[in-house]
Amino acid sequence: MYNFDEIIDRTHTNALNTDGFRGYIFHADETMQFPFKDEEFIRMWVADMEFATPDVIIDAMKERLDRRIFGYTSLFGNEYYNAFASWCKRRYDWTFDASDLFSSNGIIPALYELVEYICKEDEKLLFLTPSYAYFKYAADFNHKEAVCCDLVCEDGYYTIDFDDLAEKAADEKTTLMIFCNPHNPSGRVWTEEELAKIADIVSKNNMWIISDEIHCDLLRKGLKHIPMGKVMPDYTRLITAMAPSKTFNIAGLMFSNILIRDLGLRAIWKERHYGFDNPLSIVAAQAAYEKGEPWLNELSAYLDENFKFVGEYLAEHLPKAKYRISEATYLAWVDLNAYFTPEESLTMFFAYEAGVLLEGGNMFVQNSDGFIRLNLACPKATVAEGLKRICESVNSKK
Ligand code: LCS
Repeated sequence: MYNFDEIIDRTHTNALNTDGFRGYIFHADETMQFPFKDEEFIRMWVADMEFATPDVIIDAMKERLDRRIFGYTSLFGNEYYNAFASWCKRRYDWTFDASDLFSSNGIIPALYELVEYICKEDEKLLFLTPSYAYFKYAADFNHKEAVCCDLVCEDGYYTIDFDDLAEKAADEKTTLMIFCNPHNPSGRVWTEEELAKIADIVSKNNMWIISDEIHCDLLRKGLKHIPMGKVMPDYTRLITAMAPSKTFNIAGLMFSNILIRDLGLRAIWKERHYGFDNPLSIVAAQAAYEKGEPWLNELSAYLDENFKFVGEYLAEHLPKAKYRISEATYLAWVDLNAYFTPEESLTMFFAYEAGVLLEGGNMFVQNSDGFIRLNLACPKATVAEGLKRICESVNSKK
């Protein structure tokens, strides 16, 4: 039994979550003032958790600390591959070769690089919106045009407009799709049929596809993740990104798995990628995959309860909010269009009026006006207080 109810102090740890919200959410500096002290906010924004990383991971890092030397480090030998590959086999019935596996100090840095390596001068990259904004930043950073395909939302359930996607993919300048599987922020776990249709569109156009599967370990009970690698077993232009960072709350350790099949791209990666890793991060990731599953199973049950609670609370206190339990992620996606106009800044409103830090609206590129995203990876008491404040502030809105 793990204690997910524990409130853990994160102050003075250089945490983005506690200390970096002014810059990230409001593009402001420390002079930005709120009617709340920083420590009074309920923080439901950036996607890391308020839960302690499992002991098995911390112990592995302690053991590594005892080795006392922290020189340049990279993935040598097969120990890490064996741990991660058996995780994928066990949980997703998916296998891949050791030669596919590369590491990166985060998925986003890898995305930035891969766009550079894959897309030529005037080529474009495609993704589904609403979207995690860094997909667009990866395009912007590389001076590439981002082509957005809006998801369709009916009763809070998101689906892909395959006609629109096929049309956009048919543009010969659109050479790369960044695909979020499962999807942040809608929380969709794509079905086998949906994945097959994406695969069909991508392969017909001979496009590259990066399947960002960072959220794949965090599914609601009874649901199953299907890696794109299983749907496209022989497609060499598929790159898969997975990581223990979201799953085990070790995003700050900056270690992720990048699976590259194409030999040409592999050669570029080997030549240009700065290929060192933090020695503590490697042992942490390995311990997570080898020993972290019991913790993850309990975490998942706890998250399921938080999602259920939010649904019940909203139904009672904010009946015009549209909400459906996310199939994956620990992020709730709530439609508040009944209460706000598209011009209103939801992040500002909730920070000033409710003392809640959350993400929403145009933070997700497009097709997200009037929505808020709530991070539910926090103790029940925190979720309850956050929801209470959110509902009270909306209900007393003029
Ligand atoms: N890919 C997706 C789809 C994500 O949601 C995130 C983090 C990352 C990649 C980050 O990968 P990293 O570079 O850390 O390995 N998502 C966040 C979010 O939605 N809010 O804060 C972080």
